[in-house]
Formats: sequence, C-alpha cells, structure tokens
Amino acid sequence: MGDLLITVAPTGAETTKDDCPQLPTTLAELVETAQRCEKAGAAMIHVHIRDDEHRPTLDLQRLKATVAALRESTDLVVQLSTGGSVHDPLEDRLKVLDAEPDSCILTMGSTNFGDDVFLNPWPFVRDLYQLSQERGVVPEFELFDLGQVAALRRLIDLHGLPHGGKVHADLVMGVPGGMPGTADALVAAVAALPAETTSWSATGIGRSTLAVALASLSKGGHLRVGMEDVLTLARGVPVDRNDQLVSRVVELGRIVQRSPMTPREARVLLGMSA
Ligand code: KMH
Ligand code: ZN
Repeated sequence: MGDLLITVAPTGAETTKDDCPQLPTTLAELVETAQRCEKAGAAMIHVHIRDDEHRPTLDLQRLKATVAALRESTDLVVQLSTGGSVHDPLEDRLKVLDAEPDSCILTMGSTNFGDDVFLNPWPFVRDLYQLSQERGVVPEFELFDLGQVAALRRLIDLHGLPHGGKVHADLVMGVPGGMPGTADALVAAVAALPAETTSWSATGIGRSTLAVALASLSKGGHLRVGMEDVLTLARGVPVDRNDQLVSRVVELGRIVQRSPMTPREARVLLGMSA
C-alpha cells in the first residue's frame, strides 16, 4: 500500500506560454501530462486551465470539458483551482464548483502575491466552504501563511467538517508575501494545524521546492510538485515535463521508505467515494 500522496500542479496561472512553451496549456497537453504524471506516481492533479490564447480562464464549459477529459483518460483525483489568477473575480471563482470536480482548493486568507494580492476575504472563504459542503466537493485547505492555519481552526469551529469528514491541508510555501519555504516555517505551520487535520501536504515555490519536500517527508507529510510551483530542476536546468518533477519526489520518497499512493488510496485518504 502506498503512503505518500503526490499531487501534480502542472500549469498554474502565473507563467505565460511565451515564457515557457513546454507548459501544458491546451487540453491535449494537459491530458498527456496527466497520463505521464499518473504513470510516474501522482494520484491527484491540481488544475488551472487556459483559453485559446493560453491565458488563464475560469470558463465553465472549458472547466467541465477538462474534468470530463481527465476522468476519461486517467484515474487521478481531479482538483480544480478556485484561486484562478489574481485577476479573477470572486463570483467566477465560486462558479468553479459547477464543474463538479472531486476536490477544490479553499485558500484560507488573502496573501500578497509578488506585486499583486491573492484575495480571499473571510465571507468568500465561508461561502466557498459552505458551497463545497452542499455540493459534496472535498476541499483542500490551501495555507500560504501561519495566520491562515489559524483561520482553518476558526472555519471548522464555525462550520464543521468538510464533505467526507476528512481535513486535508496543503502548505504553499515561498510565495513572495507568504511564509518562507523553510523547514522551520513548515514545522511551525504543522504544529499549528487543527487536531481535526487528517492529512497535509506541502509545496515550496521555486528554489524552495527541495527544502520543503524534504522537510515535509521528515514530518510525515505528503507532497505537491509541478510547473505551477517550479520551472527548473536545478540552476539553469529547465523542467521539460511535469513528470520529471513527480519522478524526482517518488525517488525522494523511496529513499525514506515511502511509496506513492494510487488514486484509489488517495480517495480513501481524502474521504471521497471510490
Ligand atoms: N494562482 C494563484 C493566484 C489555487 O489554485 O486555488 C492562486 C492559486 C491557488 O494558485
Ligand atoms: Zn493553483
């Protein structure tokens, strides 16, 4: 049995196709990436989609088509971003749940995001959470900062457990404006997670990717990797394909005697029906 959940975040909303032609932005590219990553050891995919000009979009028909295509071509747990890009209106971000993914992101507060602001006011967090409970979508609580870990405590106190009864959090570390991608910050954030937390993963942006992955493995956490979060394998060595990043953390897991979960095992971990 696998005991390491690997999530791949292959695209994101921040990198342009011009800057990174190998970024999977079309549906065909996304499906190919998903298949390769599943083969390499990923069990869940965190999805952002693009329009015909490769720009971030939350177009509902495209989201539905993407969920359907991923379900048809892989067994991966399909998680949709509800953060979109920093320019997406809150009402469009709520409508993402109409695409009926297995999982959705629920970011627990606003964060300075480079020169921009990733907006997640409390009423939006509450509305998205209640919508996920009504629709039977399992949220992944995305935490960019220690204050957002405390906000998760507040959310559970006020609105109870998520659909499925499991609490899965993901620490996104090293965003300019959020908590740093260091082992010390990871230890502090993990210590502050609510007792109801049943699993957690971590990802480090850019150069912090390996430090965060190693710290997460040391603390018994799971991992997210992908070109949303890092575009180089080493200084000056670009990532060509997302499965390279998945394979690298499969190897790190193997060294510490942890093996990748299958999508079916991930569904049990996350409180989803098979
Ligand atoms: N692109 C960021 C502004 C999510 O996927 O929901 C937000 C983000 C979180 O990536
Ligand atoms: Zn994302």
